[in-house]
This record gives sequence, C-alpha cells and structure tokens, in this order.
Amino acid sequence: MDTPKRVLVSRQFPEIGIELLARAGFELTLWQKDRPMYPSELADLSMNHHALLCTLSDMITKPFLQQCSHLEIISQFAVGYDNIDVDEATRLGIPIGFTPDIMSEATADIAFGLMIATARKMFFLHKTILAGEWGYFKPRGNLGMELRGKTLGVFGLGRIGMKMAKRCKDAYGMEIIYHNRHPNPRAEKELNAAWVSFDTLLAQSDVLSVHCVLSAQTRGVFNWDVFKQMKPTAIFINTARGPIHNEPDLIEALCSKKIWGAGLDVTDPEPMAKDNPLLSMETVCVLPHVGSGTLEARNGMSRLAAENIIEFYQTGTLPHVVNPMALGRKKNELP
Ligand code: 8YV
Repeated sequence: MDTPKRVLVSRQFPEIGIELLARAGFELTLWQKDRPMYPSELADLSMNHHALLCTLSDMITKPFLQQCSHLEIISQFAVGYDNIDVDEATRLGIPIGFTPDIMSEATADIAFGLMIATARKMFFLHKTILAGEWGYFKPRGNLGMELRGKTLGVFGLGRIGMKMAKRCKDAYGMEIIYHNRHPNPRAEKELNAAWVSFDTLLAQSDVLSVHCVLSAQTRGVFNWDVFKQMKPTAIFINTARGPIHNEPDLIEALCSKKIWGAGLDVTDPEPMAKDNPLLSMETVCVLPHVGSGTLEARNGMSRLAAENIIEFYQTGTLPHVVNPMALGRKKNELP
C-alpha cells in the first residue's frame, strides 16, 4: 500500500486478526474499552478511517452509513449481520464482509448442550444446590425426559442447523424434519432429513431448534399462535437471534404448559433482565449469547474478518461478502 489505509477496530477482537492487519501494513485504531462505542463515538471515529472492523453491538444504520459513506469496506466479526442496513450499504457501494461457518461447530454445540440441559432441568437443579436444597433423594422428583428416538425439527436448516441435526442423529438416532424456504438436498441425503410445512414442523417436533437468520420474515415468528400448535412435551431451542421468538408469548406458553421447556442462547432484549421469569423456571436454560464462544471459533472469526479487509485491498474482492453487488461501485471519498 502506498499510503496506509486506516482501519477502525470497534472491539477487542482476538489478536490473530489484529496482527494480520498490522503485518499487512494497515494503520489501526483499536477501541480499548470493554463496552461498545456509542453511536456518536462510532460515527465520529469512522469519519477519518477507510475501513471498519465491527460486530453485532455496532449499529450500522442508514443514518450512520449516510454519514460515513466514504467507508470503503465494513468487515463484520460475526456470521449474522442484522445490525447492518445491507441495502443502504449496497446502494452506497460499501461491501460488507462476514465470517460464516467458522463458528458453526461451536454454535451447534451450544444448541445441543441446551437441548440436553433443558431435557434434564440441569440449570434449575444446579440452582437448588446453590440454594442449599439438595436434600433427600426423591424417586419421583425432578424428572426430565430422554431424547433417544425423538424428532428434531429445525427451523432454518443451513450450516449450523446441519451440525445440530447431525449431533442429534448420531447421539440419539433422532428423526430430522425441517422447514426452509428452499429444500436442503444435502441434509436429505446425509441425514435422511425431511422437508415439512411449518404447521407440520410445529405439530411433530419433540425438540424445535431455530437456526435461521433474523429478517423481516422471521422476526417474531415464534409467538403465542405458534407455541400453542406445538406438543405440550416439546422443547424450544433458540441459538439464532432473540427477536425470532416473542419473549412474553414464550413465557406464557411455558407457564400455561403449551410447551414443556426452552433452551435459549439468545434473548430479547440482550442482556436479559435478572428478574426475567424464564430464569426461575425448572425447564428453562438460558445462556448469555455465547454460541461462538470458543477459542477456535473466535480466533477463526478474527482471522476471516481481517482477511476480508486484506484481500479487498489486494484484489478488489472479499472471500466472504454479504453484498457482492456493492463491489466495484463508485462511492464517496474520505472527507
Ligand atoms: C456473536 C453471532 O457474534 O456470529 C454471530 O452472528 O451471533 C455470534 O458469533 C457472538 O456470540 C457475540 O455475541
């Protein structure tokens, strides 16, 4: 690079990506605080940078993009990008990079773990020990359910849904059904998965696991009308995005025993309030959005996010791009 490009790095991402960028000659501004930047801080700092490396907690809205239309690339440290107004970025010619697949194993582990933890009331039982309530052995007390031979329903069978389905099939011989906009031939061949209508998914799933993106079509899909069509013994798992379920409706569905339990890695809002009724239910397990939280996944995400920026400046394209239509479009210069 003749004059080094300036990259604003919005959080303390794993070193590996930062080192790659530094070695490739970029000039980096690293946000050092634990908290995300406020929108005004993000906009002010972005004004004199060519590229932004950011994540879900940074709101890349239409006003932000219009104010920072000089940005040459935005590289997102996440597979999801519902914090970004992609249409506006494309209109302004700003390519968006993302980090797909590298965290699929880690996130499927969390979905699978939450399924077992919920089926056996693990988080609740742990709390009874902390509360000094271990007490006597109760032959009829705290009974969970077994998963062998049950049916897993996947809503959004893509990269992560496939890995969750494979775990369930290998471990418990579970039948796999799924509902997608388009059929997934690989899942049908490798996992004997069957595409079903949404109503059938609700009626037949013993465990229903959500793995779709958050979009206008999926926001609030799992609401009261949907929960009441599920089996009263069903477990609902969401490791995708909190707003895909309606949280008051989920609470109501659990309280009125329309469904049996829920395992959530994502909530709405995040963070969840500590007095949320879900946290004191026996058959609910909640984690603080840690799907990608392994050393391997986060290092991989950091590397991919950095490579998206490096390759963009070297070749004009990105290995993982959300909006290829934005590539090569004329756009505004750094002010
Ligand atoms: C989060 C994720 O970024 O990649 C995604 O879309 O949701 C996760 O990787 C991470 O868990 C921090 O919230």
